[in-house]
Amino acid sequence: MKNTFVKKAQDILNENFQEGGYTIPSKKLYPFQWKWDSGFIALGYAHFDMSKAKKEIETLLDAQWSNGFIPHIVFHITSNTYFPGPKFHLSSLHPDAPKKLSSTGMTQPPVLGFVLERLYDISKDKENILQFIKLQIDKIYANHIYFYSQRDINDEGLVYIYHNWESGTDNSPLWDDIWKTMNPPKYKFERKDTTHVDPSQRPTNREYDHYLNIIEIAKTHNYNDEKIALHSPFLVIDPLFNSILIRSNEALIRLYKILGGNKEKINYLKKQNFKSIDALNKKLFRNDLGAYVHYDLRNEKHILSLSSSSFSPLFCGAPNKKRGIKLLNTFMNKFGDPKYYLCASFNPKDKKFNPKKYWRGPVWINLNWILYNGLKRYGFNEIAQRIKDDSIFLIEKNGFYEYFDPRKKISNIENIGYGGSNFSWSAALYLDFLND
Ligand code: 9WN
Repeated sequence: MKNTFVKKAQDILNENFQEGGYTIPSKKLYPFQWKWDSGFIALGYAHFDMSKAKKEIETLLDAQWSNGFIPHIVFHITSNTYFPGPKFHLSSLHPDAPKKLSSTGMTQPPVLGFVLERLYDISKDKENILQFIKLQIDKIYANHIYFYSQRDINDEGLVYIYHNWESGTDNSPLWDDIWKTMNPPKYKFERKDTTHVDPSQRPTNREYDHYLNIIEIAKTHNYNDEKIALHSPFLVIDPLFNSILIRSNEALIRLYKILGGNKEKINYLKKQNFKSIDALNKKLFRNDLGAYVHYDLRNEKHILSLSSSSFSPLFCGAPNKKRGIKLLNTFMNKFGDPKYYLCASFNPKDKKFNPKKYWRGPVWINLNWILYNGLKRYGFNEIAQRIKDDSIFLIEKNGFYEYFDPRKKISNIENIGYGGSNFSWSAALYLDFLND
């Protein structure tokens, strides 16, 4: 039986693989290359086709800007099934964007460091994979330097995101109060996502007005980071984004050590991680909530809601053992009710929890993968196993969907897979879970 699903997962990845050497997240709904998707996708390929895993990373890095920035979408081709496309984003406004490839002017969580490390661990031919790593690693290092030099405006070791699409957790209720500080015009545009997916599972048009407005502001400043930091109405320190960066720093340190030499880079990354972990613990942990939260840098306040991102610092080892236990207790208390599959993307006890809508409650397999690895790192194996079992169960029962309803009670009655179908990272991480 398992083999049927493994084959299906491999088929999905192969079918979503494009001539240009990259993999789309889902047909029609997401017809381009996405940054953090590509990282997770590479982990899936690594289990059955290492050359495609490498290709995925190479193609993404082809779109890197000369200042080290890596964009969140690379528009290798044109497509009329997605909005907003290259003509809206206009990455060419930034002087460092490559002339040959258009992209967005925003980024996504920096997964490539830990992805490279996992490719190394999975590969049976260490010499060969090290050659590949040697060719790519400095580009990822340059990306981390970009973050710390351009996105850490207080020089505190924590980097900001300027758009909800940079978080990857795009339509989370976390951003609702920020939308209230804005009053964007009602733009005229044609949504494409809602022609592929039930609109009740996607953001509203008004929410899109906010998304587009932030991009318009960034475009007025030609995507200049300093100006964005001054003018963007959305400026947030995200625990998930920063934990991923710290985890990727850690991975780069290990890989540089394996490669030999590179003392300065190793020292820089170590120093940076020390500073970042300290700042993450001091600035983002709320003792009263027993978890990490987002910090709204523009309005200078914590965003006091819990989401699956609140526990992501386990992934980078930021909490000490005592705090790790506290975090686990909060996790079990708010998200661990046995009537839900793990892990809802937003606190099921919060009135804004919506089990069907994109990032407002559903289970996402990539967040599950991050939490699973974080929990294992602390020896919280039982809960880690529950996350893994739930991920595998949800996929095998419903299909390789983009997200899943966490409510067990409706799971016997209907298909609870939502959003895009034959979704690449669900397929890729299913393979990684099975091979773990
Ligand atoms: C905008 C591709 C991406 C994911 C994001 C997810 C969704 C895009 C959209 O799809 O976002 O980037 O149009 O909704 O929220 O995490 O990378 O799979």
